[in-house]
Amino acid sequence: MPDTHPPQPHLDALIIGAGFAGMYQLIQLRDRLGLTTRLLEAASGVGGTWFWNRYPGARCDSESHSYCYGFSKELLEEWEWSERYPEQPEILRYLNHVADRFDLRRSISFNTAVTACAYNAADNRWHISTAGGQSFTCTWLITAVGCLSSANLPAIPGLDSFKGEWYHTGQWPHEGVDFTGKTVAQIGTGSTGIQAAPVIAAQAAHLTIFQRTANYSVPAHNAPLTRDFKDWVKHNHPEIRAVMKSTPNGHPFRIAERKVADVSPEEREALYEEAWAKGGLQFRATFQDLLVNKAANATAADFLKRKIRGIVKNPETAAVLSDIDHPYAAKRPPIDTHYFDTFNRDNVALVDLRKAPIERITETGIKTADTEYQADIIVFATGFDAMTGPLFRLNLTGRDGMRLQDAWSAGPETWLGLAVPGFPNLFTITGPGSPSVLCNMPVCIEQHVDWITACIDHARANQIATIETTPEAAIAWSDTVDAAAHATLLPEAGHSWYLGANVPGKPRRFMPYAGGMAQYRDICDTVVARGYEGFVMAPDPAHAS
Ligand code: N01
Repeated sequence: MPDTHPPQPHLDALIIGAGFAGMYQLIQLRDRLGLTTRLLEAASGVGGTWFWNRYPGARCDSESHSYCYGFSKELLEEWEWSERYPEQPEILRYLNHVADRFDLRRSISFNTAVTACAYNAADNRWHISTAGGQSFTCTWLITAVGCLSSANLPAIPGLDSFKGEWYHTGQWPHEGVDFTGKTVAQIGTGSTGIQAAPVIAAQAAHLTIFQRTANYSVPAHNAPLTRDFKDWVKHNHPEIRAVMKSTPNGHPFRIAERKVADVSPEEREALYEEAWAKGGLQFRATFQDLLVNKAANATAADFLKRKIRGIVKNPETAAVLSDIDHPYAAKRPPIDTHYFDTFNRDNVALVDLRKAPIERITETGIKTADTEYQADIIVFATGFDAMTGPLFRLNLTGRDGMRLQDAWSAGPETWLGLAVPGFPNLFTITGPGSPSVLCNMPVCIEQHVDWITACIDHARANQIATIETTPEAAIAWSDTVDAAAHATLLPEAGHSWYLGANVPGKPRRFMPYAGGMAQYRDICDTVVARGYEGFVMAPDPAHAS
């Protein structure tokens, strides 16, 4: 077929993905550095995660006043969130507002899925192809594809034969799903499943929740924000952001300095009660050593398991829900709105897949080792091929035709989660090896975008044509990432997606950097201060003396 697309002029920079990361990167490269920049987005609108994840109950677990950009004082002051935890539609409205306010749409090609990105050393350019047959070339390629954007649909036999409807939470239909009068099966009890179940249960005739691994959850205590709180936020942005910048996970609260052993058992219980009453991810901040000391962690785990048993009336159901096999917060800790109460409803049942695993999906439902469950609708809340999955979908090839999949066959190797050896002039926003998913995302994104922007600015000011990290730097950083994870209890959850364990065949490597955002920021700044340590910068031959 002849190519009907006119050739695109060469771009200084091309960005993939119009979520939080891509939009800010566009502002920085196009408006601050003045580069010719285009952003390609597979969806029909901006939003990234918040464009796709429209499942019932979808809401952010970061508090709204911290889940937003901080780069623009005006934007911070003019936007007002309505609830403690923003719901998906409100976050999407916010991101659309940003797109309009900064006139981003004219530089974004929507409905444009990238199918391949190949670096060509002969012209030192990236060559990008799209599903629609367009091609682009650029000098700088920046991926802003998110960490949790590649849906993990488990290969359960029989799905093709299922006569009902089925949906993955990460690819939810825009028109919504009507559960009224339906019998629903939900597979998965991670953060997403825990958000979705209470909302589905309230509408459906019956909901069966299939649990493979029991999970902790702390109440979110979501509520509309008061006028006083909104005014306090409006007048205290610098202070709030200073806290977010200084804490390991970029949230607007500090982790307590006390350790579990510093207080009596009675005091400890009272502190946990107080944290439970406050709700949210802040529960983790009750003691400094919860994520590093097994005995300390066990006290929180015990408290939370007792809470489950206190809420759930059926003792057998309570036992299955509280039979949790990993330390608290070793997997991403969910927060919820009436999740455990949902099991007290007459129309909700729990299936323990540890006792009887799913064998297959039938025409009319789900068959486990001992029972067949009927379902009109199956909801897969089964998570994502995290961190590497979204990058692999781009079919990136670096020097000498090296595929990223091959370069990372034993697990991702990056320098700081930002750059990959053999892939010159490529930057991966919140890539594997960066704090990303262990932190409040907008904080990590802004730090990465600012760093990348400064790096490209430096290259242009110094007539540098290629920036490329070295295998040695990447190997050393993998060791650092590994050591940072093993200094915590995070690797103790052997089935966690942080380790790639949720996707069959995926190499097991702890992917995010667990040393904390504040420390990571210092490392990145030091790399710059040392003249971009870990990178090789080659001059533009046109300017070589
Ligand atoms: O995915 P998950 P998620 N048979 O991988 C189960 C972020 N997030 O979408 O634990 C049966 O955590 C699986 O079981 P197991 C947040 O970072 C953010 O819930 O592997 N079950 C698990 O129960 C979060 O961590 C917000 O044994 C199967 C579930 O499916 C990340 O997204 C809100 C199965 C998957 O849990 C991912 O959360 C929501 C199978 N074959 C999510 N395969 C915000 O606040 C999988 N499971 C922004």
